[in-house]
Amino acid sequence: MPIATPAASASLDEIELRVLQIPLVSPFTTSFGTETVREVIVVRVRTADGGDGWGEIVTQQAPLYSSEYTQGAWDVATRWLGPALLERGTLAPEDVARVLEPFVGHRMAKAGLELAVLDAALRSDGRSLASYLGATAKTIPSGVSVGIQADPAALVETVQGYLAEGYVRIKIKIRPGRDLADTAAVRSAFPGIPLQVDANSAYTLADADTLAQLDRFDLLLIEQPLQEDDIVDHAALAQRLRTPICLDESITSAKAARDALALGATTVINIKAGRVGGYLEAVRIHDLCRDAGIPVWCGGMLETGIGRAANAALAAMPGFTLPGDVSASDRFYARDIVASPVVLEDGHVRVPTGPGLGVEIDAEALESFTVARATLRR
Ligand code: OSB
Ligand code: MG
Repeated sequence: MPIATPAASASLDEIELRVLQIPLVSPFTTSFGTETVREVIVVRVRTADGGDGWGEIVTQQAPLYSSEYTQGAWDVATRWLGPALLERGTLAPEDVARVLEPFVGHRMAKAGLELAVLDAALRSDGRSLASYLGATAKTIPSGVSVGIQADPAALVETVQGYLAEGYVRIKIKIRPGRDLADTAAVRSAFPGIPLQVDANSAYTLADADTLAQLDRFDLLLIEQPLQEDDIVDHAALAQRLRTPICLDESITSAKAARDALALGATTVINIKAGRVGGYLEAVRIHDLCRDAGIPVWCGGMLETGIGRAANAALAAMPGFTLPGDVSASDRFYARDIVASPVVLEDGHVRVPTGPGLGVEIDAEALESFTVARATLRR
């Protein structure tokens, strides 16, 4: 269902960008590397009526998950995308993607800017992002993404901790050499839990025999086993596995989602607003999957309280039938940059109801994590 009632226009006076470095509560290891600090870009738009809007550019420090990374996003946002929006002056959130469309790629940077405009417009309308998106759930079931640990025993202990906190679905990261034994250990320790694995593009079709052995662990899905552009290979792999394939990295737009589904490369989709260029494109993917009977879930990029609130609103839409990676803020951060960070309540996260993102920025925390800033003016 497309957005029922468009948002008001925002008149942009200023765009402030900051690079933040926020320590993680524990290192997060995937097939592409280990992070101990979340480097992220926070966007604030200031409007003529005095209202602010906040967004988050979810790039990471290095281009390992995708081609985007902090300094690249900073450059394109300050040099091209921000000035193009300011030149337009007054625009509705629904116009942002079209204004930025001439600039190829850089979807995370575009998504962060669009989110800030959305937040400003909805705050001035007094509407929540959830109601704007047509979200129906008041709370959403919360899954957690667990990084690669020292060994399978350590992984079981870490998973045990998250289950004790109440998380309703576990996702473990895998890579070649850290796949079958890790998954077997978690599955045998917790026979009944909803469990899935994420390879972050670490395999090739030559690994199909190994990946097929994951079938015995009764997984919900295997996320992005092959490279971002391996659509045909994913379709071939799908023929070899009983476990459903769920694409993450490969789904860069609604068009990419449609193509991957048509080719049989994926039967479940992880929707991340940053990866696809914004929350409005994310809604288009939700809508096409809902029409096609394809389950979707909301992925994460270690968002701060800003993006985490937006993800909770997105994940409250009716097509999100699988638990997402929308975990509590304290899964990653001892201190967040919003006043009331997302918490876990009985395995669920509450969908914000206040205007816009429904979060207030903790100015002191924001300041303490800021390592660079720039202000763009009309
Ligand atoms: O592949 O889903 C992923 C984090 C950074 C980059 C890619 C991924 C992830 C996660 C963590 O799995 C999701 C989260 O809890 O934010
Ligand atoms: Mg993933």
